[in-house]
Amino acid sequence: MKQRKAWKVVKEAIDEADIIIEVVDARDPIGTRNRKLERLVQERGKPLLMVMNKADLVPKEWAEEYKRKSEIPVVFISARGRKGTGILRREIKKLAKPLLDEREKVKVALIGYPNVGKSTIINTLKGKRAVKTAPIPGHTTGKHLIRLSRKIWLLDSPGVVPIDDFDELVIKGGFPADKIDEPVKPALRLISRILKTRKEAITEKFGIEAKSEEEILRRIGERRGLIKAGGEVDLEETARWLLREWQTGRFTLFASEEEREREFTWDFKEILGEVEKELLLDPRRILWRFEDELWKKLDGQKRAGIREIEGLTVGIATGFKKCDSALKFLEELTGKSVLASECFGKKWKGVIAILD
Ligand SMILES: Nc1nc2c(ncn2[C@@H]2O[C@H](COP(=O)(O)OP(=O)(O)OP(=O)(O)O)[C@@H](O)[C@H]2O)c(=O)[nH]1
Ligand SMILES: [Mg+2]
Repeated sequence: MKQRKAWKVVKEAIDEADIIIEVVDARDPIGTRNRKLERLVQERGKPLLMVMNKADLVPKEWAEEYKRKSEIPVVFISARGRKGTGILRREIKKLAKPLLDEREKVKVALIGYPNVGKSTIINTLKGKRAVKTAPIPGHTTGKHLIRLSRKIWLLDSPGVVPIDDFDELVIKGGFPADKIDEPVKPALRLISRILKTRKEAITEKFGIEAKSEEEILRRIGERRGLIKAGGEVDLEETARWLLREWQTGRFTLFASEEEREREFTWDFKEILGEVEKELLLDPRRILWRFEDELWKKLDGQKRAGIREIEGLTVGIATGFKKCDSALKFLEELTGKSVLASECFGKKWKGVIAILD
């Protein structure tokens, strides 16, 4: 849907409604806030409530901090996870109460960026699928009126963006990743944003540490096996894939509980440097040569290091209870399979592996 048309529909929704709810993405509340819309609402003197949605994708403290700073009342919810919707319902009732002294019914419009979850919130409040939702931005096109109770009605509206900056639009989920002709530029912008906000997220998700945005994108493509006929990484496909992961919430800045379980620190830079210099591509020889140093790294802390040497990958991991889990960990980290390995340790175990 064209943005111009969407804006027209949203303005109508604001005029028609008595109460306005601005929905923002909890992962990027500042970026998905729409000041232009807020001004429109305030000019009309209508009550405005902000809902930070997708709470399941960020830690609670993150949102609490934002909530404290906000000058507009904020409710923090996960529409998909059905969390906080009771509070939202109560807030809506509270705002509606004084208005209902004067009239029979009130209309509450949900407005905001594309893909922030406006339609999902309506469905969750209603308790059934009243309006269509989609992981693709720009899904809702018209105004839809849904009855929440006899007195309270909800108004769904299309997502609107105030900016002309296309890359920014894509990062904020305002344009579907699959439809972008030139996805590399917005993907690099996204990576740069992540590096500024929380660069550990890149290591946690992809197991790579790289300096430049381009290098990170290329290595993600390598990991995903997105290779062109000539053997080069398909940067466009990688960029689309990354943007899709971001837009659909599969990639977030904060690791999930399960991912945190797998947390580790990078180590063994020096040992791997020696291994590379001496071309020690045999786990047993590596253990023979560095046994003392490696035993010192055996404690409850998970450590890992990988190095690509002569087309193979040498991996070392310590701090595991079982050698098998350490090997599996290295396979997940590198996306490759173990060719040969050597296990060492007593209570805490470590492994040296060659992977391909
Ligand atoms: N993780 C997570 N995803 C959510 C949540 N709420 C909605 N989504 C997902 O976000 C995507 C967009 O949801 P919609 O409700 O269609 O978003 P919208 O704001 O109506 O989007 P437009 O109609 O395009 O403006 C869907 O894939 C939803 O499943 C949430 O609380 N957590
Ligand atoms: Mg919608």
